[in-house]
Amino acid sequence: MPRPIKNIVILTGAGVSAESGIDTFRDAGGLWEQHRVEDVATPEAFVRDPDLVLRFYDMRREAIQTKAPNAAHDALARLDAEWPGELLIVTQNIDDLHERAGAKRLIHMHGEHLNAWCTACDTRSQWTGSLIDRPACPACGMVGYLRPDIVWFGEMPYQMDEIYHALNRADLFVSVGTSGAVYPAAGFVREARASGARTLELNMEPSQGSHWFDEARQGPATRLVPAWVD
Ligand code: BV8
Repeated sequence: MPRPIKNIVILTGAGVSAESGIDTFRDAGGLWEQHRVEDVATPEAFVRDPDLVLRFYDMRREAIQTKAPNAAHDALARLDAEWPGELLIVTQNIDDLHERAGAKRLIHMHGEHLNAWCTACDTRSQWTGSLIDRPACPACGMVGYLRPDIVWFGEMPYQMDEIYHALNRADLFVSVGTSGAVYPAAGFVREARASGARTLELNMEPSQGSHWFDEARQGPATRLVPAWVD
């Protein structure tokens, strides 16, 4: 007899924002200006060719700001507002569509497109403009030290302790719109299973980790997520 569902963890990936018009990594073929995203989203790329990396994030920041949340973001925000137990949305996405839909109990494990990180004074600040022009840090005034506050490949994702704490207490783990290609996020389903949680995958197609889920449903997030929430 499965235990009652009190605590929920929801992992989202690029697929939850796809129907808002934000390219997933797969749709873009993982390419940008003939570069593999994995080769652009790294600290080494930033050292090797900072302009290429800053252009990539300026383009993404500009694109995201023209997009709006979709029915999947709205349904998850509704669940967040109404669920009496513990609930945590962990997003791999750097867009702010979950917040703009109203979600509150949310962690951006890979950072946020509207934040910049000053490597001179180590502070983070909201930044909606371009970084390619090497603006001065709003906190320390140093010029040329701002980078996107994004977790690149090889860097430690944010708030991992909070995430594993929630996974260890979860009665239900739901993964929405992710290919299960990137760790440590791709391993969360196994953490949840080890804690006895039931696991559900909602994705356009089976992910690389579908076999770890008790149930996997295929289809667009704007159909599957409201149907599951409501
Ligand atoms: C770390 C920010 C350690 C950048 C990103 C273990 C095994 C193997 C490799 C590793 C491992 N541990 C670590 C690694 C290395 C690496 C990794 O996993 N590499 C992969 C490529 C093998 N991981 C890391 O480097 C991580 N860091 O482990 O640090 C450490 C320890 C100590 C000290 C220091 C460090 C950091 C990874 C974070 C990288 N940054 N994002 C940016 O966004 O620009 S990852 C980036 O790619 C995204 O954030 C996202 O996470 C990932 C893409 O994944 P998805 O979101 O799933 O997107 P994708 O396009 O792949 O899939 C979309 C899915 O949606 C598809 O399945 C599609 O079918 C579906 N879909 C499409 N449309 C819809 C839909 N579904 C529903 N409805 C639709 N309409």
